[in-house]
Amino acid sequence: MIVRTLADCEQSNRKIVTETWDSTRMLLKDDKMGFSFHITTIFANTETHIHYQNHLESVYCISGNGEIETVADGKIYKIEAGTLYILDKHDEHLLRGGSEDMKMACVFNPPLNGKEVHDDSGVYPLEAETVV
Ligand code: 9YT
Repeated sequence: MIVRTLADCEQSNRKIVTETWDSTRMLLKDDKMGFSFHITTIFANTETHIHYQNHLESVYCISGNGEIETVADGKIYKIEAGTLYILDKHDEHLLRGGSEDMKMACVFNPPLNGKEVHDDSGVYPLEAETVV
């Protein structure tokens, strides 16, 4: 069995920080579970363009508020504590932080290696650097 705490992971190279979000990747490809698990903060009043063409992702909002817009149809969905969104069609989207930071629990299939950040098209590559 593997046991990790968020506090420990946040103090390690598992924590990735960008301009609009940070993410602590607590479980990664190396753990050989077939998915990865992350605790992500989406910063208030930001917008991030995301298009996971190589991954399926599901995201549960633990706290805070914001919204998600699907690019294909312009639909906007409110996000608040208790909301789960499931990108089952590799949906291209705009993720917006609201008046407060959003704390999210995220799972990815296939699992991330650890160092992924979005490219200009909002994509994560399949082969990124591994966290050691
Ligand atoms: C919700 C979302 O996709 N945020 C971007 C970061 C991502 N959760 C990650 O890499 O952990």
